[in-house]
Amino acid sequence: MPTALITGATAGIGEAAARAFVEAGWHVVGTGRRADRLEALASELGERFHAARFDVRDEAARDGALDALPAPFAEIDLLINNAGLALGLEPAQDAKLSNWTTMIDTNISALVSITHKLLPQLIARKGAIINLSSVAANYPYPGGNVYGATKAFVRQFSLNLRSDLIGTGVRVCSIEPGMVETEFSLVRTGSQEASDKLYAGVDPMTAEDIARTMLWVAEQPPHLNINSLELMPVNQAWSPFLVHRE
Ligand code: NDP
Ligand code: 8X3
Repeated sequence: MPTALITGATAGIGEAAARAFVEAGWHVVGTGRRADRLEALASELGERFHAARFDVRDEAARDGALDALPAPFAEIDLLINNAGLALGLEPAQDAKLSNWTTMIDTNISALVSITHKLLPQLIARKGAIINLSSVAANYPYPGGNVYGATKAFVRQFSLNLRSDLIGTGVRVCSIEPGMVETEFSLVRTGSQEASDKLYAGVDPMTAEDIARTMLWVAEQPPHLNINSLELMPVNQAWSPFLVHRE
């Protein structure tokens, strides 16, 4: 059975993906910082799930955990780069620099480091990579500043990987969701009330919607690559341009 490594499996999309892939018969390595969440998932999912606890920004912990994966989890067929976050919705001129660097370190630097480390075995196994980008990569919005830019990096990195990996059999997909109700907005705003308000009445996508889509992408026949996939709830669409009048 193939093995998927899913970063950020302690909540939201990654947690739902861990369940979906285990239920579909895959072995899954799930990562995250919160040990209690990983332990709960391990006892729920059983022997086909392996928990690897590390902060994706911590090079030594990250490489140590990836180098120490036990059989049958040691060879990765599918890397799902899901761990990520947005911090803040302030306009750029009011944003905290530390929020920007945290997003860049997590959404970009850690993602490319994990990808770089696992690429040799993904090539050897004709594996696949699914990267979690966002609609924020494709459409600017007020307060999206660095978060959207990190997700644009993820999308373009995914497409550029396709160019370099041609002939290796490795497939790469950029998944670009709109509103998915998870802990994402709680992390972004620090307020459960603000998060609940954002999703109220929208009938947003669920983590399970995205997990099911990722499983569908992963289980396409080996000759077929889904380059990118943008998803939104039916109740989300685009706005007109902002116009400032003097
Ligand atoms: P959640 O906040 O629910 O989950 C985020 C996951 O990322 C958690 O498991 C968290 O684990 C992990 N994570 C964050 N920072 C780190 C870190 N430094 N080290 C290790 N793990 C980390 O959000 P979602 O499930 O919604 O988000 C998953 C991905 O989907 C993100 O990349 C997000 O940008 C993207 N996305 C989300 C959308 C949405 O509307 N929800 C829409 C489009 C894209 P822990 O805290 O335990 O470390
Ligand atoms: C999360 C979706 O629209 O809040 O990536 O940026 S959005």
